[in-house]
Amino acid sequence: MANVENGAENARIERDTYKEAVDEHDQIRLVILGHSGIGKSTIVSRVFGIPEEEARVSHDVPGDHDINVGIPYPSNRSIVVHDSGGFESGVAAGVQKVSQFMESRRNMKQVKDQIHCIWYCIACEGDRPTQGFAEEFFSNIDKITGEIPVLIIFTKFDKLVDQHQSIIGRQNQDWPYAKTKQYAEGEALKDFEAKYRRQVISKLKNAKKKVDWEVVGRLQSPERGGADIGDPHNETGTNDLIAKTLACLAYSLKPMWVRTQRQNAQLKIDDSITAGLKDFKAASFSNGIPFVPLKDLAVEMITSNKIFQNIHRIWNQDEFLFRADKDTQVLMRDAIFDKNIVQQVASQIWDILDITGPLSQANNAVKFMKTVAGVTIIHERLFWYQKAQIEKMSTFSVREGRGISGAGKSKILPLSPQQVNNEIHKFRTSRQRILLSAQIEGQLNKYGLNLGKAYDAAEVEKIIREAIEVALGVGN
Ligand SMILES: Nc1nc2c(ncn2[C@@H]2O[C@H](COP(=O)(O)OP(=O)(O)OP(=O)(O)O)[C@@H](O)[C@H]2O)c(=O)[nH]1
Ligand SMILES: [Mg+2]
Repeated sequence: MANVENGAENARIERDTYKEAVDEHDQIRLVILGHSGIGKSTIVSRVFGIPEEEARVSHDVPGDHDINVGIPYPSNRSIVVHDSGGFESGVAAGVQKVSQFMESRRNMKQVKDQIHCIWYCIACEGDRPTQGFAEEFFSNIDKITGEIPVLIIFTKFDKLVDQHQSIIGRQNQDWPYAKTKQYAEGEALKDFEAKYRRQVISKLKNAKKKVDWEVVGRLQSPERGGADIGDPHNETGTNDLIAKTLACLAYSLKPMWVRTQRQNAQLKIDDSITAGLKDFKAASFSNGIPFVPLKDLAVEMITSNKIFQNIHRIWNQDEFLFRADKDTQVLMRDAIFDKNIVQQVASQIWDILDITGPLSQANNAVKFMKTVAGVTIIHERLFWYQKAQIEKMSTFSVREGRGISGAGKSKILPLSPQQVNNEIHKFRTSRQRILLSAQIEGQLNKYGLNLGKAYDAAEVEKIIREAIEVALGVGN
């Protein structure tokens, strides 16, 4: 038990130190291998919140599908993808090219230039998924990839489900849809294990490295039209894919990964709390009594843009449209505390005058916790808004039958400054904000004048976490 706790404590300490490393190499460099049309760009679009046309735009770029050329995406600058495309030019040449590429990147000095992870995509289609390049790759995986983590993604699982669904449906015409669907999913999974996964496992039998896998399907199937579009219940595996990638990445890259992905909000919430607590600890440890340090430091810490900027970075919203600038921060702060300018100024003056008294300690602690929780929730709202916008952009161009250069769709912005303001305003007048405040104040009141406990980092973390949970529980 003690060991487990020690482990957790060590992990926490390491986590704190690796936070520092984030700024140094603020990009994830990912290699995606797999045949043409297998769904690589679709996954990129989904996981990194890049409109589909932008994710596929590499088709028009010279060097497209040249593994040596990293593809940057203007709408998410924290990811660089090396997309192999198929290996139509021949297996041996393909393997050599990939091996040389891995080798050259391995020798690069800076972490940001090295390959951080490899996704190998195989479609749940056809009878021989591991022929050709795949066979060579998996049989020599240790040699080709070295220490770089590899994750296998089985794409288009939905197609397998569809196949079984139509067979089962024909055989059992009196079955209700849900029953047919459930049965089909079970059959598809069996099929997948027997046909696709087993083949890969057999090729990997001599591999020393551990390779994890994930099944994804119907990430977005806009060509189907209708109800499937943007329905999160119809997508399989993307959240797990993100979690599994997070698990296999080097420790120093994990926060960067949480930041880069735009699919899993919970990971970002967790890291926002961690980032906030880091500021809390910095203030606590640099002074004997937390929140009663040099008055300037206390005021600066709580009102400073550090919390705003650190949390903003984790959510990785469209950088061009939403900067964590002073105006946005003031707007957020006013929303969180539901104060107008006059009240803001008045309370700041009050803080400065009364900074050393016990009342201001509580006041400052509450402010700190509300800031972390409030900024996190505002970002969570913007996150879902932006995600829906990007999905709309993606399906729009396909539904309208427009190609990559089609006009019209680029008029939708994922997150306009106006929309940022709107969402902040909506938060200000929401039940979420009221509950968040009430929860934090209520927790702190429990301690009465014995404030010591409320300045304990673990206690503060708990209060913030619970407040966020309560607020998210009521929805918008
Ligand atoms: N049914 C289904 N279709 C998918 C899935 N993923 C992608 N597709 C479709 O498959 C087609 C090809 O997808 P892309 O993401 O462009 O494939 P790619 O691997 O990037 O292809 P290249 O860029 O040519 O190498 C598109 O029409 C996608 O909509 C999936 O999980 N299920
Ligand atoms: Mg592609």
